[in-house]
Amino acid sequence: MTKKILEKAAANGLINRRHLLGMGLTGAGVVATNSVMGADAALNFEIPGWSKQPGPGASAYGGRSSYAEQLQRTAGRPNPTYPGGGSSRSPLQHLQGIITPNSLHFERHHAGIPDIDPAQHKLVINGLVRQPLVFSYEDLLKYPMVSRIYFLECSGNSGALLRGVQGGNAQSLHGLVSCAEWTGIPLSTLLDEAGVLPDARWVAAVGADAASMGRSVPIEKALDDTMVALFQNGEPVMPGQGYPMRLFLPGWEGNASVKWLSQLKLTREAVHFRDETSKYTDVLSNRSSLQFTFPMGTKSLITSPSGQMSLPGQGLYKITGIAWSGTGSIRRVEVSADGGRSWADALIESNQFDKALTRFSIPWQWAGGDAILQSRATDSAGNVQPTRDAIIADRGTISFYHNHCIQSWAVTDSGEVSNVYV
Ligand SMILES: Nc1nc2c(c(=O)[nH]1)N[C@H]1C(S)=C(S)[C@@H](COP(=O)(O)O)O[C@H]1N2
Ligand SMILES: [Mo]
Repeated sequence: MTKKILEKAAANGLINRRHLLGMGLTGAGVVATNSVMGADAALNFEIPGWSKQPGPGASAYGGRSSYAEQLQRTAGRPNPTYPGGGSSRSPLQHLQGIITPNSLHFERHHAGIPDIDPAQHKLVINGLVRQPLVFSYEDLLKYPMVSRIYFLECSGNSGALLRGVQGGNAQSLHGLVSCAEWTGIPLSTLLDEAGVLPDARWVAAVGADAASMGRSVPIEKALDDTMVALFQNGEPVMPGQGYPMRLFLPGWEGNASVKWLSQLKLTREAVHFRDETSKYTDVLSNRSSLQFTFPMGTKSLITSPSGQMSLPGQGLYKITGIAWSGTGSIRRVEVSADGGRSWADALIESNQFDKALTRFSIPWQWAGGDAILQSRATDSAGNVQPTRDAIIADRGTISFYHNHCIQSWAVTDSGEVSNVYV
């Protein structure tokens, strides 16, 4: 085939994104450039076993291909002093698009997953309201609902980078973020029904798990886009995500989206629950603390090539990743292959929803030699993803919450990819 002249977009092999199309047999993605065979050769194969006899029939609940089983969350490590506590992380490096399948949504539990019978579960709204209300699951199903695609991110996500952890991959370093279509009742609908009294400034949300996890939510957010979510990607919210219902606060730190929601109490002051005092506050270098730092930062991450992958050889690769912001939609993602000296605009491959993951890509011609791959997101409010140095200069390294710094993946001459600090 004729060699196409690739138009450089930035130094060290970043290619103008239009050239990913029309590359023909050179292939794309993390594959060796000669792995795509000619069409004639492909048609000339022996009939494989799976084409010769019928397979298993239809099933009651779908499973995935046995060849896709490397898509696993990192299983939570049991800890006898913290029963049910811990987290599992989404395998970001194996996922595409922007939706996280329900069975791979990250989890963070403070006392495990309660086994809730929806017929016996109640949601109470009380405190500074005209009329306290109790809802059953059946009651709630009758309300009009909204469906929105939103990311959810634990504020502890990526925190290990501030501590300078060595090694790791996209999942272990950043896997406490996922994205789903959440369907539920706008909280404003339920609060209107209870009648919010003028003195109410906060909504104290409590879960029905053994941790009785609680968080105080400012009334403005409660009346804005907050919802009581009952469905996740079309099916009932998974037990790990809060079945039969959870609070969902778009764009805000995951902790405040109280799972297994059982009580909403309208109050004048914040309650100062354990999870907004001893935890989920940001201790600064001078030992003062920021409390109620709710929105998640403008952030992006290259998911392929990424840490612990190895490139099979020189050639054309597709760099891809995800970007998100707690304060709006993603407007731009830039990629660098030389550690931030030069940048090129990536192609946005997905919808650019507010407070949702957004998928980007850019072609990269790796000529061998060392490279440092980075991405940098800009959101609709004009926020630009900062460097790690900038975050540390701003807040120090005592607190590891809310780290949204640029991730650097180094590629060595032999093609090994690893987490580095530049
Ligand atoms: N009731 C209750 N709500 C909770 C938690 C919990 O342990 N109990 N964990 C919180 C934390 S720290 C996060 S990051 C998110 C995680 O939601 P997920 O497990 O659905 O990903 O739920 C939050 N809501
Ligand atoms: Mo969290």
